[in-house]
Amino acid sequence: MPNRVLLSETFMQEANSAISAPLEEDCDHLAGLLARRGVDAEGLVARAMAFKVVVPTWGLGSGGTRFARFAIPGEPRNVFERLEDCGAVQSLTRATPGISIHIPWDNAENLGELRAFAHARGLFVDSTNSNTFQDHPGQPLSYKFGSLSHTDAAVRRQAVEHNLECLEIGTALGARAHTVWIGDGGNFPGQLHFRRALDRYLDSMKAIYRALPEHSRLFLEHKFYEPAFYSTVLNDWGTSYYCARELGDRALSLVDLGHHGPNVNVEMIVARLIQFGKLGGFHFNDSQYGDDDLDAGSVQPFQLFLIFNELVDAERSGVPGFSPAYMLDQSHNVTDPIESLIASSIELSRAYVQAHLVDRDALAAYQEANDPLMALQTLKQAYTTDVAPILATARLRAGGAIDPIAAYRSSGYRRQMKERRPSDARSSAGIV
Ligand code: RM4
Ligand code: MN
Ligand code: MN
Repeated sequence: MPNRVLLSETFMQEANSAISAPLEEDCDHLAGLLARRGVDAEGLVARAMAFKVVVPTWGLGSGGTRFARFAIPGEPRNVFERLEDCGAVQSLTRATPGISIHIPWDNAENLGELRAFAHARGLFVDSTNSNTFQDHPGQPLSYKFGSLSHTDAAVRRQAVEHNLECLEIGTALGARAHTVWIGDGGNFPGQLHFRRALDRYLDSMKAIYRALPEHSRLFLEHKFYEPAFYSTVLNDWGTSYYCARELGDRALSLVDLGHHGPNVNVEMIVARLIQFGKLGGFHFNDSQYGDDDLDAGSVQPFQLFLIFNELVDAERSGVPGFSPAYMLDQSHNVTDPIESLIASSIELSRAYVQAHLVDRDALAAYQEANDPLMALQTLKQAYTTDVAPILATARLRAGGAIDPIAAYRSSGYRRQMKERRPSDARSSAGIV
C-alpha cells in the first residue's frame, strides 16, 4: 500500500502547514469580494467539496501517438497498480473517488479482490468500457473491418458477447454505467453502406441494452473520425441521440470533447442533449485539432467553462433526470500521468465553481433585452474570478493537499514506484 505510506495524513499535514496561512488570507479576500456580489463563499466551498470527477485507469500509463510511446519510470503494470495510482490522485485531490475501467486492459482474475482493493483506497469502480477496436489475444474473429456493425454476423455476435461480459464484470464490481465506443467506420468512400452499417450497429446495441442490469446506464460515445479516416458509424451527437432514443430510457449519449471537428460548438451540443433528456456524461479532455486527448482546460479553458455553464444552469433549474457522469479521458504522452490527472480534475472543479458564480438572473435579463455585450460580460465576470482559494480550501477540509502537484512532487511517489515497479516493456496501458 505505497500511496498510504507515502501520502499519509501526517505527510499531508506537513505539506499543508507551510501554506495554510497565506491560503486563509486569500480566502478572506475572496470572501469579501464575493460578498459584495451577494455570493456566499462558504456555499461555494461546499459545492466544490461535493463535486466529483471520474478517473480513467488507462490514463495512468504513458500514452503515445501513432509514432512512438515514451514510457516513464514506475508506470503501473496491471490494474492493481493503476488503482494504486488512482488512489494517489484521490488522496491529494479528494475529488476523484470514482474510477472508469477498460476491459480487457483491466481484467482481473478475482473481481472481489479488485473491488476490495479499490474500496481500501477510498475508490470505487464507477463504470466499465468495452474494447472492440482492437483484437484481443486468442479471439477467433478479427475487428479489422468493424465490430458491432461488421458485415459478418459472427463478428457482431463476438463483439456483443464481449460487451455482455463487461456488463457482468461491472455488476460484480458495483459499476453504475457501461460505455461503448467502437472504432467501426470506413477509410474510403464506398467502403461502407452508411445506412446498413448503422442498422447493424443498432441491432447489436439492442442486444447489449437488453442485458443491461436494472440500475445501470448505457453510454453511447460518438466520434467523427479515427481510426476510420473517411467515415465512422456513430459519427456525431445527432446519430448518438437517435440511437439512444431507439434503445430506451437508460441509453444515453456520452460527449467526449475531442470527438468533434475543430470549432464545433460543443457547449450547444451539451445544451441540446440536456434538453432532450439524453446527456449521459462526458469524457473530458482538450484539443487543438481532433482527438488530441490533451489535459482538460489546457487549450480552450473558456470552452470548458461554457460547457459547465450549461451544466450548472441545468443543475440549478432542476432539469428532471439530469445526472451526468463527469469522466476524464486523456492520453498523457509527455507529462507524468498522475500530475496531469490532478491538474485536470482541478480544472473541472474550477469550471464548475466558476459556473456557479454566473449571475443567472442578470444573464436572463440581458438575454431578454437583447444586450449581447452585457450577456457576455456577465459570463466573463464569473470566468475571470480566481476561485483557486475555494478549491484549495475544499481539498484541505476533505483531507487533501492545498497544492497537490507540489505535494506529489515532494512525496517522492514516482521515485518509489520506479523502484517497486521495474519497467515492463509489454505494458500496454494507455492509448498506443
Ligand atoms: C477513444 C475513445 C474511448 C477510449 C479509447 C481508448 O478515442 O475516446 O473513450 O475508450 O479512445
Ligand atoms: Mn473517450
Ligand atoms: Mn477519444
